[in-house]
Amino acid sequence: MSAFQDAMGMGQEGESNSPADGPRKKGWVIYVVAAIGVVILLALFLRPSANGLFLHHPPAFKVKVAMKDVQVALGHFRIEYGSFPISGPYKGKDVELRSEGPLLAALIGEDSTVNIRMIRFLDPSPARDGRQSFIKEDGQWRMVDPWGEMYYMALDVNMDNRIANPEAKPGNLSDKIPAAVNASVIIYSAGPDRDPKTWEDNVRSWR
Ligand SMILES: [Ca+2]
Ligand SMILES: [Ca+2]
Repeated sequence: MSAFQDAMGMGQEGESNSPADGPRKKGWVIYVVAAIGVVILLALFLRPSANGLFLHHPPAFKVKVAMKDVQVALGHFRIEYGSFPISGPYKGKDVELRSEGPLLAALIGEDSTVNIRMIRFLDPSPARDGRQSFIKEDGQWRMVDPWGEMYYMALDVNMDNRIANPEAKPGNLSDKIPAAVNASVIIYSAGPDRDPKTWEDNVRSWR
């Protein structure tokens, strides 16, 4: 019997579980272990779940998604009730506010003052990156960006589908920075520097 036959378990025809089966079984075990390893590596790299994909997106992407969620929630609220979830006299002017307080409670469905049917338009579960973007302290909700700051918002309360562009100043108007944004809701984050006046790193919902 040659060494090759020996290694392949040949030459022991008719006998099972002979000592020569060892190398052949060992070969199969190595093959199976290698195949499992490849599957695990592929699973780690591809991350098919939405959660896995979301983890690898930069903070600005997460901010865009969070702002879109609020815009959609406010849109649904306005369809349901015919107005935004704010109370008080507006005198026909658009309203600027932060992502906190009664507006959030109304969107989350915990304040029946303006959301009389207590519908949940916004889900305050922990953010998909594992960090809490909704915080409840002393009974008041706050929604914060990845840098811990609340968002800035403006609502088209006077219903002309135009909101003054918070980035616009005398002398800096251009195609990219119009005097007004055509939208019913605009939201922005102050960005990593946490300063709303520095627009280089601010994240806007409108562009
Ligand atoms: Ca307006
Ligand atoms: Ca900034």
